[in-house]
Amino acid sequence: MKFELKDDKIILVHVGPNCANAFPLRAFTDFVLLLTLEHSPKAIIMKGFGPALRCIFIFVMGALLFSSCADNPGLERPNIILLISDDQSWPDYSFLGHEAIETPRIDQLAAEGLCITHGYTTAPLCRPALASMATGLYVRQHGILGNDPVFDPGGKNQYGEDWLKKRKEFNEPVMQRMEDARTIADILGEAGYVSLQTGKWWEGNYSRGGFSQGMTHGDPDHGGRHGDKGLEIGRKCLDIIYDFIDDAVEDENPFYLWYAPFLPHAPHTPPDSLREKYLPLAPTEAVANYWAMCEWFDITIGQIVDFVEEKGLSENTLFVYVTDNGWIQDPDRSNRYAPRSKREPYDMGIRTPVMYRWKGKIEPEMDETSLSSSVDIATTVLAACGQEPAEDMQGINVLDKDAREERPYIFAETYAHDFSTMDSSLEYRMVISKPWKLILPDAHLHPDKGPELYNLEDDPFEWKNRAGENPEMVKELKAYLENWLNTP
Ligand SMILES: [Ca+2]
Repeated sequence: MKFELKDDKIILVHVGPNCANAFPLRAFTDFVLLLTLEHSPKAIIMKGFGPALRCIFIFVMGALLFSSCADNPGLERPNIILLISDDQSWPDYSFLGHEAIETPRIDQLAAEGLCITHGYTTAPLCRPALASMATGLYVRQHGILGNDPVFDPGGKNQYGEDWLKKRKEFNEPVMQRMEDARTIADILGEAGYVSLQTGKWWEGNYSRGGFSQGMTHGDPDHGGRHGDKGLEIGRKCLDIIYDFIDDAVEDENPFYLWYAPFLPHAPHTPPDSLREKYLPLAPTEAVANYWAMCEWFDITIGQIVDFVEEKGLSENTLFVYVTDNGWIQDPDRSNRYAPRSKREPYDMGIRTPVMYRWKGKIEPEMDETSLSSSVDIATTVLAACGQEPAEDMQGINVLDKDAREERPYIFAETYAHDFSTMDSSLEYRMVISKPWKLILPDAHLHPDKGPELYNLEDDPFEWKNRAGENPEMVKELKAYLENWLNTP
C-alpha cells in the first residue's frame, strides 16, 4: 500500500496485490464525504481536509487495510494466462494420442493441471467463439454471431482496404456488443489487475474488451479486422508479453494475459526445421505443414510457461488452455480445411481439451468424464481471483468438482460466417449430454435436413446418426435446446 501527497491531495496510489479485493471502501463513504473514487480502483483522491485529519485518515485507512488482508489470508490474486489455439481439432495433441504431432508443452500443462478432455467451444468459428471466452456468454447472448456482418461490398475485393472501410459501418454495432458486455478484463481491471491482449481480436481496439494494454489497434483504415498488429505474436515475437509481465511484477500488479496467436491457423508457414520433421511422416505436404504448425504453437506455449517459471510466478499463475474451433486439414489443398470440421456442428469443429494449471493449487487430474464449455472460463477464472461473475454469465466454476459432475448439458451454436440477424443466420444448434449429442438444423437455412443424434462414447467421430432409432432421446434433447435461452 502506497500513499502520495500531491498538491493539496492525498493519493492512495497502490494497494498491494492481496489487498485490493478486500478494500473497505463502503465503510468510508458515509464518513469521508469528499472522497472521490477515480476510474482506477487503486486511486483515491481526498480534497479539503486539514493536515491533522489527513494524518488520522491515513492511519485509520492503513490499519483497516492491514486488518482486512490479515483477516483474509486465503484471498488469492493469481495471475491469469489464457492460452488460445486457433483452428486445431481435439485429437491433434500427443497426449490425446495423435500419431505424429508432438505437443510436449501442452501435454505438460495437461499433466500438471486439471485437464478436461471433453470440452467444447461455443461455436466452430473464431469470432463468436473468442467473444464467448472474453465474456462468459453463449453466442446467442453476446450476439457476435459470425466473423463478418453481411453488407454490400460494392465490388470491393474481400478483405481489401476498401472492403474493410465499407465494412466499418456494419461492424460497429457488433463491436459495441463486446463493449456493452462485462468481460473478464473489465471485472479483473476493477479488482486491480492489469491486462494485455495479444493475437486474434475481432472487436476493434483492445480497450473495447476492457484490456488495459494490447497489440490490436482495430482501425479498419489501417487493416484492422481480426487482430492486425496482434497477429504478430507467437509468429514473430513474444517480447511484448515478457515486458508486460516484468512491468506487472515490478509494479506489484496481478495480471491477465490474452494469448490468442494466429497458430496453428493458416497460412501454414512453419519454420523449416519443423516442416522437414513432418514431411516424411505425413501423407501429403499440406498435412505436414499443418502438423508442423501445431508443434510451432506448442513451442511458443513452452516459452511463455518457462518465462513464468523463471520469474518464480508459477505458483501464483493460473494457466487456462482452450481452442477456438477445430480443423481437419484438406490433404490436397494447403491452408484449407476439410468438411466436418471448422464451421460445422460436428465434434471436429467444436470439441477441445480444456486445461487449468495452477501449480500447488490445482491437483493434477485427467478428467475424461465431465463436460466443460469455454463459457466456463470466465466464471472459473473470476472465482479463482475472488471475484463474482457477471449476472448473465452462463458458466460454472469447473474447479468445483461437484459442479462439474452435476452439470448435465453443454450447448453450442453455429451461424453463417457472414451474418445478419439471429433468425436469418442460424445454421445449427447443438446440445451434448453424455453420451448423447443432438445436432438440430435450423429450418430456415437447412430446410432439407433433419436432426442428427450421436452416441459420442461409441462413435466419437459421429458417423452413425441414431435419430431414427431413438426418437425419445431426440425429443428430450430438443426440448432442452428449445427452452435454452430461447428468447434472444
Ligand atoms: Ca479459429
